[in-house]
Amino acid sequence: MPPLDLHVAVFGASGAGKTVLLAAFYRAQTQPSFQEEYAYKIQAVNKAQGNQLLGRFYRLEEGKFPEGSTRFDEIEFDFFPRDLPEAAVRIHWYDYPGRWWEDEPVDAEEREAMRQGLLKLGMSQVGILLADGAKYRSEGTGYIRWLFEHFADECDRLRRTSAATGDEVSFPREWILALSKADLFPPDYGARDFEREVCRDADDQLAKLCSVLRAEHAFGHRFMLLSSVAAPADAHAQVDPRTSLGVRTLAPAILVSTVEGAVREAQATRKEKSAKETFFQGLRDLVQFVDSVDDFLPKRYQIVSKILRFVSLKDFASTRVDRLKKVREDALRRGDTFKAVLTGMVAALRDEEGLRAYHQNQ
Ligand SMILES: Nc1nc2c(ncn2[C@@H]2O[C@H](COP(=O)(O)OP(=O)(O)OP(=O)(O)O)[C@@H](O)[C@H]2O)c(=O)[nH]1
Ligand SMILES: [Mg+2]
Repeated sequence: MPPLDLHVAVFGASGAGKTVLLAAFYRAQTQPSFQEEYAYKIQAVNKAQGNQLLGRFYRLEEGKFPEGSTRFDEIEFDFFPRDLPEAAVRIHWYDYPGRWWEDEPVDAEEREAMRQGLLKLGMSQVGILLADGAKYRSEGTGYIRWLFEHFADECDRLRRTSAATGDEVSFPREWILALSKADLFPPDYGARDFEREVCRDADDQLAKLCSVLRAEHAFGHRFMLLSSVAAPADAHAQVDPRTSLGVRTLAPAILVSTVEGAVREAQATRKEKSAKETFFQGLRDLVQFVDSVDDFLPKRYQIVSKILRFVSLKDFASTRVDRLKKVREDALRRGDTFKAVLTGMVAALRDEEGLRAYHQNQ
């Protein structure tokens, strides 16, 4: 069976940390110790790109950060269960110059690259809006308000200019709001604290952005902290890219978000749904109707029916990491690729790092 395709778009201004995150994401999940603990590993589909990412990471280890990006890159990663030869999930990741959200293109060639790139970002299933942790740290609430307002304006503009050239732009249906450079915050600061501050201080701007994205139910509910490299306490010391936060939680969060989106959509299409129906009741119904899921979900979300065929409801709902790990090990023994990777990912959201780095408020 071919791997499940998942397209992920990171939205973030220049300097927010997109390129460094990509290198850290790749490096962390190719380590043998990662494979031991999480029971899956990733590989770049294009080996040359994989080497470029590693090269970038090794330079980070020497304290050399990348230059600002100048072009649109698509990188594909396959997720393999430990010791099994077949990939279960393929994530398509985009990297591009963040200044595309701020500046006019320099020439016609860049204008075209920008047009195509931004359309691809919009077509992704999951969007991650990256708030720059360094800016939030120094500017406080005003930065978050600015970010939401600016991003809403840019999305609005993109929609209008695209309509003028006959392209229909869409935006991801599921969203995660992530704070980069989380190493600049105290060690007990978690995604839950970030969520509280955002909802307390920027609720009006958040509501406006949700309506521009037409994502009232899907934006502003999932929060993450990410740190790709730890900032040294002493300004002259080297940065340490071996300590990271949330880069291992990201793929699981992306995967679970797509399932949640499908449940919501399925609930919305059922008229008899009671107002109090929980996510898990919705999920249970969806599992029963998994064969008809493909009929009502748009094509790019059909990954969901495949996921639901492989993860049991009990595993999805289980809060016990030890139980999930046991299910995963059994699946590995049987050679059940999908089940092994998917339950491994669900478990990663509930371990210590997952609980600090990821929070969902509704
Ligand atoms: N403390 C800390 N700093 C980081 C982290 N990630 C990135 N940085 C800093 O932020 C700078 C910009 O990171 P990039 O990943 O190049 O930013 P980008 O979003 O790709 O920027 P463009 O390519 O211009 O769009 C880096 O050079 C680092 O100085 C992190 O996890 N922690
Ligand atoms: Mg970059």
